[in-house]
Amino acid sequence: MPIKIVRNDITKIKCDAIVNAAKPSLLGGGGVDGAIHKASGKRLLLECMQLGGCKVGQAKITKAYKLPARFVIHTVGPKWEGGQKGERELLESCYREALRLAADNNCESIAFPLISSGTYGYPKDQALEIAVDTIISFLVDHEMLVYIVVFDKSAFQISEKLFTDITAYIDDKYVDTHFMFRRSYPDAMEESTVLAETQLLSDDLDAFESQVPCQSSMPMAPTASLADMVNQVDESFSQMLLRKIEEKGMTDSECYKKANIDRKLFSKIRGNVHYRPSKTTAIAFAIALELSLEDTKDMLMKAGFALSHSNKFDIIIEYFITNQNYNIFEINEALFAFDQNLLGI
Ligand code: AR6
Repeated sequence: MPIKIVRNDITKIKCDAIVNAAKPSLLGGGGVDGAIHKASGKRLLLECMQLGGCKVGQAKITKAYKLPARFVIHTVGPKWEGGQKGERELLESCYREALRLAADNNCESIAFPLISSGTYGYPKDQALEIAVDTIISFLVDHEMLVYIVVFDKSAFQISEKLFTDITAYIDDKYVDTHFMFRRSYPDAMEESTVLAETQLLSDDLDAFESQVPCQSSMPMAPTASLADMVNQVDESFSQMLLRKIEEKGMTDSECYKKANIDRKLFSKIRGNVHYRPSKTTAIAFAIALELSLEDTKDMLMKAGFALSHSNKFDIIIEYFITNQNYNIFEINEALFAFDQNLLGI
């Protein structure tokens, strides 16, 4: 199941367990700890008092009381002391232990704040990377929906270089588009027109094929490739997805996990040849399959979408595909930084 990055107050998230970045006494404090205790009420503190504290890198579970979750999992992150004091291992252990407790308590969903990245001073980009890496490892053999809850945008930083590169790419493409339209498209062609034309082409080919009698004197190869073409044009999104999974030698679960899509949604798509995914779902699969830009556009077209140069989201996707960077979590981090919708679920 996938990772979902959301910007919110963790006390508002409805899921089975929320994680608290606590202190060793477990008796409340500032930051996310203070917010959780305040929203949950005094009974949370009373239960915490029975737990006898918690070591750094470990986790303990309580009920969630007034919160819209079933459990609060309290974990104590390491204080940042320059990075040479085992901070990384301890922070990884916080995520692992919290996830293990959630699994032991049959949780299907869990929400994490960026542990240690506030009062404890862990550099935010590293804290985020550790969170994502550790959660991905856990999800390889567990089914759970995992939220990473980012409170304020400054807590969520992609590298300066990536940000600058993407900004430059966006600027370039915007200029390109405006220039191209002035030069070659006096009447801007709408996406729907393009789709309608494709449909026409497919209908025409159907009609053409049914009218041409099969003659033995006709060369076979062109007919076969025409049939292939027709089949490809008529192929639905779901059929293309399954074909590509096979061609790439992937298993279904490798594909939907890499796409950050949950198993139930994948089963729906697999079971319904005419399934119409959202644009973000369609792109997530194109990324998981590491499709070229052309194939991505083709796959999107089958779902009724296109990539255009008139919005940032599309240009950012194009940036990653042309740079052959198919890491969906990095793409989502960039989309998040540019205030765009995220891929996958
Ligand atoms: N929802 C989601 N994230 C939040 C919220 C919220 N309501 N409030 C803060 N954050 P911190 P730490 C983010 O300081 O660094 C406490 O006093 C915040 O922006 O809460 O692990 C404890 O008692 C930051 O990115 O936890 C400990 O003594 C992240 O949560 C100590 O602080 C973690 O910030 C723990 O420090």
